[in-house]
Amino acid sequence: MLNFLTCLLFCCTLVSHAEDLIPFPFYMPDKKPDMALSKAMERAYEHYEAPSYRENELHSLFRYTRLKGFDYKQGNGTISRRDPSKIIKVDGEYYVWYTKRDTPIPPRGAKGGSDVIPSSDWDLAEVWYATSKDGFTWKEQGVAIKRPEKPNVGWRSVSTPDILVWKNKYYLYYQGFMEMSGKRGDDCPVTVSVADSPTGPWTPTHKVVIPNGPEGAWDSKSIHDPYPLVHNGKIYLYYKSDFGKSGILHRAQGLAIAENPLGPFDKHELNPVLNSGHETTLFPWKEGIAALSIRHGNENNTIQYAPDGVNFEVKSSVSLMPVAAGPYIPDAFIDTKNGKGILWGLSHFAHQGSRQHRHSILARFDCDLHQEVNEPSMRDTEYFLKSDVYFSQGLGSAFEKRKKMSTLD
Ligand code: AAL
Repeated sequence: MLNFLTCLLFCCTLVSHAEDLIPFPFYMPDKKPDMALSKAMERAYEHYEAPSYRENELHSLFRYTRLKGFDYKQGNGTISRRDPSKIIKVDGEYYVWYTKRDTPIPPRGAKGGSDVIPSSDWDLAEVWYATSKDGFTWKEQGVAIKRPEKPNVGWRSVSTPDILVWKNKYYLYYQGFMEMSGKRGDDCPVTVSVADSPTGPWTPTHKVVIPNGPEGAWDSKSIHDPYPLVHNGKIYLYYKSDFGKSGILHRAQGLAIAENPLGPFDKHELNPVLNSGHETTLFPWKEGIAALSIRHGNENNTIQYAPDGVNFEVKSSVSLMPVAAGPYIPDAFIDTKNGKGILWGLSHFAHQGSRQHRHSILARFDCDLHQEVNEPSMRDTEYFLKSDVYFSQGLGSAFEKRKKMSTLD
């Protein structure tokens, strides 16, 4: 009898709780509702630019267009273009700089490399530039930075440039290899050349401007993907480094700050400032800096924001991100306090062609990561990819043996 009464009481409590329960509303409230929320729903309101991705200005799809104007010799692998810089506009013309490899044969790895045979796609390379009126059709203009004489910084290869415009002068920062990439890892520091015009001529400083860190430091071997912006009246130069065991490398992004384009650059005490990502892509956003974190790490495929340019937080997770993106950022160098964002740029597709003909191509990406544009079709989260895209990935050698098993434990 007692048991029956306890049970009845319990059921009545449940019913009355269900009646008291305020359900989460059918229409997503713009402001955080005054009710108990799960951690996930708290986060939706407190962490992101807007609770729904449709209003989140740091969320976008990325759409790609094949460029006109670049010749790749039918993709035979002897010509490669990759790692485009940010794009700037001067006198109505867009300018981009990039790594160009034009070698007698395609890359053959560190073992097959020589004085004329490249080990990697960016070995024995030069920095070239192209111009465009519309961002879709480009005209290659020629070499901007040649490889200097040995033993100057970059004698083996100069690659992965980015541009800074500062007090009417142009500065190209780029990787300067003094050994073949792949010998130990992908080891190099960063150097800089200066010009009065985007068409050059470029004067190399022959100086290491962003040096490798001391032995044992995360950035002791490589300083990659130099990426300057102007923030707080100073040059904020972001860069990537590879560190850890070969085969299971970590990749993260650091920041070095200077008052003068030729340095000295002080590395930030909190480096690395982004725990993920490969090629570095950032842009002024509101009072701070936004970053695209791509390809590697726990936070790959995210867009992040740091009001101080240092302490980044994830603001959206996205897909099909542009690799090695160099966006057109009209306010990159004006020390804006209200960064507007980006709408397009160039990126690259690496690993083109068959194994023996590997090379990279430049492409255009478009997105809506702009405060003053709100293109609903870019706010979606989904791509409808053909099944071939998935099947072409294959099982991978480690999993191929599954095909031979009749059952899986
Ligand atoms: C990239 C960049 C750097 C690396 C290599 C060429 O995409 O991170 O430039 O050195 O790969």
